[in-house]
Amino acid sequence: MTRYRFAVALTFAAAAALAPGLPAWAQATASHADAPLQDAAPVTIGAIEISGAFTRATLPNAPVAGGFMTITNTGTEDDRLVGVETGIAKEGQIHEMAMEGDVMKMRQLTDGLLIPAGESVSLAPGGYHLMFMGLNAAIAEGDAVPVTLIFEKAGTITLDLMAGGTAASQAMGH
Ligand SMILES: [Cu+2]
Repeated sequence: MTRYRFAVALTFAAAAALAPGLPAWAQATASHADAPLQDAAPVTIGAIEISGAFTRATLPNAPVAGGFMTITNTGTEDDRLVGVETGIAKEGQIHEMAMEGDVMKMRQLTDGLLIPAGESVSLAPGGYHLMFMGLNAAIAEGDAVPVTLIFEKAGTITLDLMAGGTAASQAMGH
């Protein structure tokens, strides 16, 4: 039984790192891990502005990590985030969290994520997020993780996601 319980504990820890919408009992060390880190400067491509981009430190051998940010479309035409590429993982995906019955589940947005004209879309723990599948290495707090985002109209932009603690809920400024 000991081995089984250990595996369960690890699973919860990994889930908490990815889905802060989980209840408090699943996010044991939340407030601790929220150490301030440098806020990534906003970046712009065409009408798209990206701010507050961050990721989270992972446990050793974690299979996946998440990416979070606010994407603003300052233009008059809708755009769409259609792809994400990163060297830290085998594959980048765009995900949403949604209730299935009474269970919160992740789902890949295979058609991308609409960024409506004149609006901001928040990629945040518990909601839309980038998902890095098949990590090549663990992410440490303070790392800058380069990620390339592909927008249907605005084009392609590479930016750094600043790594917060394993339970970071936002990019911390100043
Ligand atoms: Cu996901």
